[in-house]
Amino acid sequence: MDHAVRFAGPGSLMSTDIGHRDLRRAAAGTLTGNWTGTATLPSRTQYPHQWSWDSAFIAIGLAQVSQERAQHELLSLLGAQWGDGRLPHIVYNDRADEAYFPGPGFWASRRVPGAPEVSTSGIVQPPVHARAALTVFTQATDEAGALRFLTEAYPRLAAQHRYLRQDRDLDGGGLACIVHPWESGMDNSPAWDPFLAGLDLSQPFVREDLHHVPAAERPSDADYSAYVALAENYRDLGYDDGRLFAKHPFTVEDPLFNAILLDGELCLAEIARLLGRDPEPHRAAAYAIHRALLARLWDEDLGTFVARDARTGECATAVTVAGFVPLLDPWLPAAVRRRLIDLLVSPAFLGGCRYPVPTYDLRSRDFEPHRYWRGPAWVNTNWLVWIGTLRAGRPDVARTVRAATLELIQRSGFREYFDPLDGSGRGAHDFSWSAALTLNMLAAGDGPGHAAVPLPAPGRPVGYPRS
Ligand code: 2M8
Repeated sequence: MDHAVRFAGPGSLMSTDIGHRDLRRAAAGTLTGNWTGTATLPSRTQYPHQWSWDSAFIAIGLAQVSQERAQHELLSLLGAQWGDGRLPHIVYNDRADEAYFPGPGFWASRRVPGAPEVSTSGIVQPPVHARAALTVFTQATDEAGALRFLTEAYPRLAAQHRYLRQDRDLDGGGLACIVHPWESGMDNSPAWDPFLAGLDLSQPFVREDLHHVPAAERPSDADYSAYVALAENYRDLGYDDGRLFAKHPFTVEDPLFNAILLDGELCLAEIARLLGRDPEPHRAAAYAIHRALLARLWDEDLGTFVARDARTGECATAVTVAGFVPLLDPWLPAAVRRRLIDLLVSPAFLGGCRYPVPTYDLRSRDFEPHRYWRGPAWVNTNWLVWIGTLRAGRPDVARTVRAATLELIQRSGFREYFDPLDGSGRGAHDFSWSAALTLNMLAAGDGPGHAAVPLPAPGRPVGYPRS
């Protein structure tokens, strides 16, 4: 490993035990403040319901605070799973009906056969949940209780993954498609721009998201119109994935989503092993995703992974933080890993700003340091890059990403996102996953191999030639 890693920042880092203790206490307090009794809201003001991948990140942090709440967080979300295995991206809290658009009436989930009693959205989010369940387990002191938790969670997680690998592999190419930008978790990413261009966007609606956050930090009205139009279309198709390819204009293979699915299969393999079940089908599934990711989403010219329209084969050219998440793939060829790390430490990302990791290439003409997913640094994407660099055997880069993340939090608090140039906080305050993943990073420390960051052995998948 002979990369000269040069960074513009961070400089002096908060590293004293006292600093960490205070940060831990503040993070735990933020999660408690957002706890409803059954789950944790991402933010009491901006996001007053339960969100899917938020809950996974939150459970990972709660594992440092309360095993009981960590398990409850995941099980309450898994309790809202649909009959086909999909895990909805929002589980609505009846008491906050009007405070968020689109609300439960928009999705009308309860009219759909197989949907749960509780109101939910009809779309999904990146499947970080198997990793979350495994992390909750590895942090437990009551092993028997944690095994009971895994026994309850495993069939639901397996069904969630089966839904994504089968029903969402719309063209049989081996990758799950997202059918809405909200499914990516990076809703407003520039990667979606080419795929949203030209949609018919005529629906009237009232935005609720601008009450607590300035418009300049949120998606534009045009982007919101596209979100509403796509969600309505999917709903009107009865959330029937079999009809999507012919009748839905957004069917996209995303590197972040699929790399998390791959990592989740390896976590499921480990969970299966712990429960005395067969891990092999999960390893084989992970390996199949590995092959498809390389074959379909690796862009040799750009030196990163990019999103692809499954219908047309058109690839996005936007270089975003999502491209680094496949560092989670333990089978990545060394040359690909090297190119990704080179790009990550270059002036486009770590090397070009004081408060990394920006979500979008700093050198892009349309880079926006304040606008939601079009430039700011986020704690969850930093955390994914951190684990990816650990997985890739680059603890030096991982150390920088972790230090930069903790510095951002110490400087600006548990904000939703941060300007990577000046470190100022943006979006919601007291944001749950910022607090939760801080707790995880503090617990794991600098060295790789900590139980708070399980990196399940890939094993050797049966029946596949080496790629
Ligand atoms: C943001 O997304 C919601 C829609 O799902 C919104 O903007 O209203 C995204 O950052 C998403 O990744 C996150 O899960 C959600 C709640 O924190 O907020």
